[in-house]
Amino acid sequence: MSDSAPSILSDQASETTPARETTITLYRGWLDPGKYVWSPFVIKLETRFRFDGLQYRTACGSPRESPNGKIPYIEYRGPRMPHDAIPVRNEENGLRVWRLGDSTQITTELILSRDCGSATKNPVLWSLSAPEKALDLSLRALLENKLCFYHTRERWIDNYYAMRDHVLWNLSYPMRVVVGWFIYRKQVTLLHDQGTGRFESRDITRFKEEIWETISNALAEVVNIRKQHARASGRDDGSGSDREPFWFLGGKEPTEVDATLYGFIVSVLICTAAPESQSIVRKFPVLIDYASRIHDKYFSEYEKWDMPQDSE
Ligand SMILES: N[C@@H](CCC(=O)N[C@@H](CS)C(=O)NCC(=O)O)C(=O)O
Repeated sequence: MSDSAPSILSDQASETTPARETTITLYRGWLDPGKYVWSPFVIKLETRFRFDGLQYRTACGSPRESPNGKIPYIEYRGPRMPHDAIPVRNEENGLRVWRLGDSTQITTELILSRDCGSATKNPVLWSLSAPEKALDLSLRALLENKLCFYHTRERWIDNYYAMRDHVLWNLSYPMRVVVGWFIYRKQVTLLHDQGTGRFESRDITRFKEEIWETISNALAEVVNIRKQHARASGRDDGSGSDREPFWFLGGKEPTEVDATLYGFIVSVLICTAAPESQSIVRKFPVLIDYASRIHDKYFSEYEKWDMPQDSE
């Protein structure tokens, strides 16, 4: 993965992009240039792109335009794709345009399969031990396929009005009321069928606390080991001046789970429809420290979350 943050093309900058150049447009659901958006999956994908030094421009888009009906999705414009998908259009200049959905699928197609033809041969993943790979995959699943539903419940059920007005920002008030009601009904059904909707609120709170505390403890251990190594090699002068990120698996480079974990932490910190999760996450300084370091290195031009209780 690339060591430094790429320069990100803004919407304005894209107008000067040479016609024959490969471009990636990331549709985030909101325009909000220079800001994170509330979707953890969008932040995950942006983070993954930046870890890799991949340039992209951002645009709003809509789930209706997305290949899988969800945000994020991308448009990739170039001479060819690593896989054999059918392009959505051909351009006169010989370039073709593909549209891809799902943050993991996009990562697999654009990054993991790029240099080696197959995601399973990716050098960083390849260098991990089998238990590390399992841990990386498991934590991603915990966040993307379990915690995600607790977040949906907190946002769409417990803090409905804040969520509705943010997500449906582009609709008139009467339309927001109608569309919001349909989304609400859909989420209630989804959460019931999935199981999250059948628990008491206090159970969901406990589940969220357990997840964040477990992750916090794991990161605290990484920090301790890092400090021990720094002391042993005489690199730690006690000034705390080292602001380099550290990674969930404790290695020198981020792995896939770091993009997901960062996406979920930041999504909680910036979302005003997630007060409970926000207070849980803020109870664990190591989570904030982990995210702050990644922000400072890879997203320095983005507006940062409020840091009233940060221990820095
Ligand atoms: N597995 C997808 C999940 C994306 C996702 O759930 N996006 C949400 C926003 S955070 C969405 O678009 N929801 C709209 C819907 O489900 O209709 C990914 O990794 O991209």
